Amino acid sequence: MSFAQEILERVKAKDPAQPEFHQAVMEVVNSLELVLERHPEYRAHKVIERIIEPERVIMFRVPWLDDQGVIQVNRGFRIEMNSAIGPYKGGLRFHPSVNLGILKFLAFEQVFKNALTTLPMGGGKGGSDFDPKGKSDNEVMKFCQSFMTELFRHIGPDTDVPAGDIGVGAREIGYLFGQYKRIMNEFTGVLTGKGLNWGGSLIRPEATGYGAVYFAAEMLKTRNETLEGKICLVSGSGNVAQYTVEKLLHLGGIPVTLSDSSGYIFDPEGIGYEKLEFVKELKNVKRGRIAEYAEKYKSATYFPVDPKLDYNPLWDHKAHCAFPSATQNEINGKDAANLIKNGVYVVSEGANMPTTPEGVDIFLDNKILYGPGKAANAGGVSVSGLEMTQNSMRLRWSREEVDKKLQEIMKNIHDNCYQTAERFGTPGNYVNGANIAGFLKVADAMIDLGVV
Ligand code: NDP
Ligand code: 2IT
Repeated sequence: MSFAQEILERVKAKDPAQPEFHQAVMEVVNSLELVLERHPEYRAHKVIERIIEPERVIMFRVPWLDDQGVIQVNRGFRIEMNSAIGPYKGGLRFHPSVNLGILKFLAFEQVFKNALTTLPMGGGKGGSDFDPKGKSDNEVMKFCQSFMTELFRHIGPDTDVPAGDIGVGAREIGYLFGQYKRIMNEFTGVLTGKGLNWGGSLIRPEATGYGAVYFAAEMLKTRNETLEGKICLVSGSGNVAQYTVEKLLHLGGIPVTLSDSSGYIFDPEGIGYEKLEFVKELKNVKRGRIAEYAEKYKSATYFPVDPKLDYNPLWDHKAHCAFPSATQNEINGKDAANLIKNGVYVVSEGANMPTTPEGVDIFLDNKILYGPGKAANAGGVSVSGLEMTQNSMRLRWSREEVDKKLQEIMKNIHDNCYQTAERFGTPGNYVNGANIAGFLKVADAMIDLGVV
């Protein structure tokens, strides 16, 4: 049995009910076989065995009163995965599917992603099975206050700095920050993604989507191409998807799809600026469904989710690029084959682990430009890191300054992944590049810090 298989068997035996965590570990450990042959010190120091074990897992009850005065109970989590290179850093996800295994996969990915950003941030993730959908602002506030009433004792600006993820945007960060500040009597940068009037950074809302597009542009540059005129499939319609569409428009791309958990729209005329403004209002203010896009714009067709299908028809349109920006495992083997069949040769992952292992193999076998999430979507956490810096300095950088830094960071991540893949004998394989480059930084720090 190979070392990678051995590790995976051990993880499965210990936590059998965490398939997403197994998947994330398997992908990283497979890439690391290349490193361990050349660097026996990592095995001697048991770096892999330590890196797959969270430093700390916090799990707690979140009781709150709904608008009818009925008591509701949710489960809250914070996974403090690795702090070898900086304070724990990573988002909070509020979604009914949230469980320990999903948050462990996200926290694990975050460790490598944050290492790639060039900024000093460790990895963490948290959240709850609370579903903000259909809840009033008052209920969301009550929930957030109760959540923070436990979480506050575990976090801090130099300890653990949460941010947003699925179901956690500006509104939720506001309620969480308000409660933290009230309990601690301290105004510090304990959360990122804050509002611009109370410590937030310009470009943080845009950063993940913009970054995923910058990453795609960098990959295309290796073939002397640009995004100009490229037809792009985008999934999701939340924070990441919206700003992916916006940056594609800036760079001359033609986004033609968006989705939510009910279905997707296909607009062959392209989702232009005005249509994007409609989507932002629909999703961020009215909190409506993407189906309404096709009612408003007759050029578009709406396709509701068909549970009988074993593939997602969103990925079955002629295009050049794909930007999965909704959730994990939204591209399976069949979807990946459809993308290739339809001419897609650039995939830049805005979402975390949106492609199944079968899908990843198809992308790699076809030698397309495939940017895995931990590299391609690192723009969000990078600007979170820049928000932390601005908070510590008690000043604020301009839009242009932050955007310039974001572009530099994405280029740096791209070049590091590209060169690392080459150095380890798999040129063009950004999966190996990202996993190995992220690992080396954290692993070397862990060895320096001793057995802790
Ligand atoms: P939002 O909550 O803003 O939007 C999520 C979008 O994805 C919604 O359109 C939602 O539809 C859809 N979606 C969520 N879960 C599912 C599901 N199980 N099935 C189908 N559709 C789903 O989240 P973000 O845009 O912030 O996050 C999107 C992805 O990007 C996630 O994978 C997240 O981890 C990742 N990411 C986010 C970063 C950030 O800075 N926000 C940074 C890096 C990665 P519906 O409304 O119907 O649920
Ligand atoms: O997955 C991610 O990188 C995020 N949700 C953003 C984390 C952050 O701390 O900004």
